[in-house]
Amino acid sequence: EVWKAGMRGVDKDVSDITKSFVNHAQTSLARQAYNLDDFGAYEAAALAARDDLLVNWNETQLNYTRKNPKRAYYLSLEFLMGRTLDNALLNLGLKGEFEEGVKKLGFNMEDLLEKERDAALGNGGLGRLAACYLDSSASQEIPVWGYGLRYQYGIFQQLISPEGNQLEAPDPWLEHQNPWELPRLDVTYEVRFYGHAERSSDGSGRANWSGGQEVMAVAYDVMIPGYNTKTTNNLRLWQSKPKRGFDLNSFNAGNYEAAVESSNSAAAITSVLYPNDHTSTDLANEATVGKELRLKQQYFWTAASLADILRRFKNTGKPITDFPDYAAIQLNDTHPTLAIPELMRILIDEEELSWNQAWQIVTNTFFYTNHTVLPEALEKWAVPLVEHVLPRHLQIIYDINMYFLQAVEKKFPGDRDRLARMSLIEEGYPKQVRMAHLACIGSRKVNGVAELHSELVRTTILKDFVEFEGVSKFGNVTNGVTPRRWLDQCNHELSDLITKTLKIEKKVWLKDLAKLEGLLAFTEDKNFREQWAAIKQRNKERLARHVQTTLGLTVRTDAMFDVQIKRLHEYKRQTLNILGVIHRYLTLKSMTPAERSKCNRKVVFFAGKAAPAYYIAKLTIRLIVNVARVINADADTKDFLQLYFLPDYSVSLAEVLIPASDISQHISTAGTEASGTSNMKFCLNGGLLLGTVDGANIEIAEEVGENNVFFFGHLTPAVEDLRYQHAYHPVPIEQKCPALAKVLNEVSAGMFGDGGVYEPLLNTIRQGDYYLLTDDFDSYIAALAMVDDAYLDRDEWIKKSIRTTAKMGKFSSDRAILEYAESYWNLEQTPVS
Ligand code: DL6
Repeated sequence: EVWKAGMRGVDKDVSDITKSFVNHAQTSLARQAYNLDDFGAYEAAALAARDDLLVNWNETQLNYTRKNPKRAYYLSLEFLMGRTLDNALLNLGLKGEFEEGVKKLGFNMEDLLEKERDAALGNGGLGRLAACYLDSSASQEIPVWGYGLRYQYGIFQQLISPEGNQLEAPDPWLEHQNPWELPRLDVTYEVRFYGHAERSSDGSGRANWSGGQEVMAVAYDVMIPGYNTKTTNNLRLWQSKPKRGFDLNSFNAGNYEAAVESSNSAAAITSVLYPNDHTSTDLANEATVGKELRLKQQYFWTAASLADILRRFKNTGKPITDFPDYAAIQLNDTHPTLAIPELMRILIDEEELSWNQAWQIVTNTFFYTNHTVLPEALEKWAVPLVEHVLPRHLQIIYDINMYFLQAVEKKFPGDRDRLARMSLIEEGYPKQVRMAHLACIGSRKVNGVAELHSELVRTTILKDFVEFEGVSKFGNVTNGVTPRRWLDQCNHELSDLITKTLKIEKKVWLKDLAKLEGLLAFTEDKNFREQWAAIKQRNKERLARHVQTTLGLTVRTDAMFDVQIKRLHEYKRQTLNILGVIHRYLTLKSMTPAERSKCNRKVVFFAGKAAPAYYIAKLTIRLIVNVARVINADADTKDFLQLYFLPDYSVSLAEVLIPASDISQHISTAGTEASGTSNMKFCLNGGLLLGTVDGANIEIAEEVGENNVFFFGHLTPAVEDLRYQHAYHPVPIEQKCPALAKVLNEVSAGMFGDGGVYEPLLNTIRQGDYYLLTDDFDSYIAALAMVDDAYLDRDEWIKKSIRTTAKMGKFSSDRAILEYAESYWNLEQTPVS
């Protein structure tokens, strides 16, 4: 009874919330309650919400312990969570109560929400997908835990110099206390690096790995609430710390530097997120120390996560051979692939299983998702580096390879080329471990992230493996996005209009997105269309206010908003977009005022970060910034064309940009973008799509109908031939694409400042043109013209916008996570009873 009396539930009424808020301000924050600024008030509100999350989190974990269902563990080196408070309140169902509560205390909720710093532990799509999947797992009551790293510094802050250069500054996101995490200082594991691995002479295949450096992994738990359910899952992030504080012997001998050296090297492991997207090329430029640190990050995280998963499993008292019946481990790209040899090591060296027993368990436990087929992005680790850092794992990788190649040889006798292609080890100086091959053969199933991409995985990078293991192992799960953050939170007015129109209580459509189809019945309703259009207009005004307050620039809102936001990369072709903008500018300049007055007004937005060492990507940013400087100041054209590069792209900035877009661009060279997920977010918010026939664009078009999207460009099967022609039968640009040649010449001639600066960028198009800009430019310009024409018929445009949102049901991350749960992990929904 005493226990019961002390228990708290989830705060339901406004007075509970204000009490909790004031209590946290006074005690947890030690602030004078009458003298709080907005940041203090944000912290107090966050702590009050956190108490409620904790109640549900505890119940969820207890429920799992009692029922002991099979669980999935999502291993991702990146979780791009963004802000938490708004999402927590939405999912708890306490948004209205908190709004009212803070208002009574003299604050405005919107101002408090703005005070939260993004948790930006990711580079882009892969990390944001992981965050959406956690939200959906909790919302769909599926027992999934995330495992990642608690970086001290997230993705760098992007600054733009007056010349237009990207500058990078650290992102010290933990400089204030983080209310959303629970330090679990009692949950720690030791992780070893370097040392010696001695094989036993008893023929058992075991080895003894000793010596080297031992580092502690400490757990920090982040609560992941589901929408409209008690289920609150966990994201466990590891931080490294030295096993011993410092070396007392060196300290006593007066060598203070040596005394703290090893402790610094331990702490360095989780200090910073690597800012490279599509990593290998960037890593190839990385100094050896940088590569070693990244390898240590990967092992540190997988070793700690596996130890934790195994400890939880062992608490159930089941025999180790049952492990795959209770745990599915999802490898988010190849970054966690070391978990495969690590589990083999534990099972063989510590659990003393035979090789075959261990391999059986491993290959029934892991699942691998591929997120790119770009050859330069496929992870490889130099054999000497692996041998140095993880000597026992290299032995195991060689053993896996030996047994594997024996089996291949048996199936395809004498096919030496095939053996060389499939080997886990790529010959060369140095030899390299091919992580995608290891992930593939060590997993029960492999999937790509959109239909086309999965087909490319099957027919290109893993073709030999399909022939060897059979096609049924290789599937597809098209990505999805959470409609809670990417519609309800970022576009609350639209969400309310949908709820009102569909007459659905409690917004259950947010968990059953196919219900959006009901909107189709309202496309012919003029009043509904006007409300729809008015919301888009207000979202544009919100974005314009944001630009005004952050950059001091005035954006006109009586124009079409055209947005491209993503990492800067040649394959994503921001260059095509900016060259298209210049083409439009030149065309407008050549018109008479009367001709211009008939043109569509347009504002183009770019945002995105470039990997710090990616020179061409940075040059593209510089070009965009300088084109903007010229265009926005040109009195002839500025009423018809404006251009903005918004610095420091983040989840929070995306939440303002996406709802304001009329059209967004997803224009990768066909076959290069695995899926894309921002395409889904734009369409969900009623923005139309201009894109190539690539990634998930294709499935979006299948859903919304090709007459509601704007496609252009060559198709995937043509790409190889075109590249061959570029290499062996090049045609001068002037001949092949005069419109593009004219644009390039203006840039070279200095229309946007020193033309010479841009030569390396322009030369990527003039020479080789690997991403096929010269092939796609004309059809791109034609597609832009079609967009303009369509936009001039505003009423029809709004209908297209409504139809687009209505058909986005497929792209909920709830659908995707349920596919993983059912067809891959074999998990059941496990609601808190
Ligand atoms: O699957 C999530 C996301 C896709 O939507 C993007 O199309 C794809 O480029 C991205 N892939 C990566 C690969 N990085 N590595 N390694 O980020 O995945």
